[in-house]
Amino acid sequence: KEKNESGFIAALADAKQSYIDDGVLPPLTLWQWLEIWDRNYHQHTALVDGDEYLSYQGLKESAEYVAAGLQQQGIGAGDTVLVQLPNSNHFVVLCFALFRLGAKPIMAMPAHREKDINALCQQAQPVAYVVPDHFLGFNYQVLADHISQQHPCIRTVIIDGKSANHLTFEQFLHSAPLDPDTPQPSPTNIALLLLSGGTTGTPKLIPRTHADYAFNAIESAKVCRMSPQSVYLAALPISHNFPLACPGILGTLSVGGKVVMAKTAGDDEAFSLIEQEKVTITALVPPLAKLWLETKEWDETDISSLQLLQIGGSRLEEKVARQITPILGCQLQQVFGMAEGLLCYTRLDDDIETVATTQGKPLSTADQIQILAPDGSPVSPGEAGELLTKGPYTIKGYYLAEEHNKKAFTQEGFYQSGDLVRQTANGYLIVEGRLKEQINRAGEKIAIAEIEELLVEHPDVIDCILIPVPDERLGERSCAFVISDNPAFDLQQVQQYLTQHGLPRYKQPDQLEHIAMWPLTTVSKVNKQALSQLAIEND
Ligand code: J2J
Repeated sequence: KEKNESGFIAALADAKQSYIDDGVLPPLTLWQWLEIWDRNYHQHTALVDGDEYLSYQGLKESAEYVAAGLQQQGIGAGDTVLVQLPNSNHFVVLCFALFRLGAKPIMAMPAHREKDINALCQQAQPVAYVVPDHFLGFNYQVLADHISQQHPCIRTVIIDGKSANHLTFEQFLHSAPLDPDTPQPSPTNIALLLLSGGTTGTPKLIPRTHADYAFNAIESAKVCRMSPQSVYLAALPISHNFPLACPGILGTLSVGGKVVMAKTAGDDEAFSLIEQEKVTITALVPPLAKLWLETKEWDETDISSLQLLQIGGSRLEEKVARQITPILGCQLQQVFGMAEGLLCYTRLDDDIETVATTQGKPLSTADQIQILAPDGSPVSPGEAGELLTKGPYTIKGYYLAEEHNKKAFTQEGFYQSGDLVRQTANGYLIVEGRLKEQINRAGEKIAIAEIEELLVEHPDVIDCILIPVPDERLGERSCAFVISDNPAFDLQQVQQYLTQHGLPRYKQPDQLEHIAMWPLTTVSKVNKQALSQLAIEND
């Protein structure tokens, strides 16, 4: 593994170095950027979390203390640390502490449960695991104990909150000062590992380097015209690329703005934070945007400070897009992004037609895109095909996944997104659909293979197919069709079974249908369109 890893890391560094040499990527680490931001905006408020306000100076100093504490635990350059925290100032402090040391946070989501966490441990061998004590009714200490027993690589469990038997995050904030001679990573080193929705049974890790991730955030902040007056509401879970760096938290910090942490993205919490903190910009997935629209019709909270609402992660209906400005009183920006890299944004000067009907154009002129027909040839202009991309901030391979990478990337290093897109005459992309075996449930991606593989193991299931079904609330819901001898086998049992197997709620089917045999197409494949129709009729 170590040999593979060093080869992989060297190739990645070479690829990023060439963008540095070409003057596209600035040669700085995320820690060096924080030092610059601290010099420029020292006493300005950087982060707000409930009644806890942290200045740029406070953020940098706290991160140094935490880095020192981590170092005392033997955590250092090259190590991975599994981070599973809700939105909080501590999350950001911890990330910068790790960036300082050259250790890599693995960005797990609070929603993840044992199966994903296990897989991440197997793949990345984290030396530490950081969790809250409780969040939304779930006890993470129990999970952390269970996981650390199975994975001896985890030497330290850190609890953000109260704990009788583990170190707490609070203790790290009170460490002895960091030795200033502690070596720093290089800008071309991996800064963090994001999670990919993927199409296979195990999550794939996305290695983003310091230089490319900083570029991602800083350039995004420019496109969104952010300034020291910007106030960003972190409403989506910040382990996601979108609220973390598009422009998100890092982009806001790059301009001296203020980040406000929300624990959940629901309108009840978000609206009052917008009113209180005079939020100017935030990011949502389409189902949440719909919820906000519905609420605003009767809610009297003053959200007039909001200037820009970014929406991305899954398809935004044109009808909904056109309601944003009239109802919420802010500008809309469509975002078609991926944790693997490429980001497309509609621009702030675009006319309403463009904003309502396209998913934007690439962030950088250095982004390369290809749109290919099934035979691998480029489509004619305006035709739909698979989107492939390569560029300064797009990965050329998942972390330690050599076999999978042969399928997911071309020889020239283009990422095969599995998205079906077409390009307008002025270079904007429209997402038409997708080729990958995935369900996009309210922006969270579900690998169909992972769920099917588990379901066919159930004693009552002879065969099973999982499909996305259009859904008013979620955009897409997941429906499991089963061939089973037990007519009493129901959705509740399916959900219980998957919970026992360590699956988070969002990956579990929303609907279950029994079927006697598969409907077939003329070429004898399972007719998934017919299944989708059945699922809609039976709802
Ligand atoms: C349709 N499908 C979309 C859109 C993403 C910003 C915004 C989103 C993500 C994200 C992100 C879509 N319309 N507007 O990381 O920084 C689907 C595509 C894409 C996949 C990537 C960001 N925006 N998608 O969603 O890594 O299928 O990133 O390939 O989670 O989401 O998923 P993910």
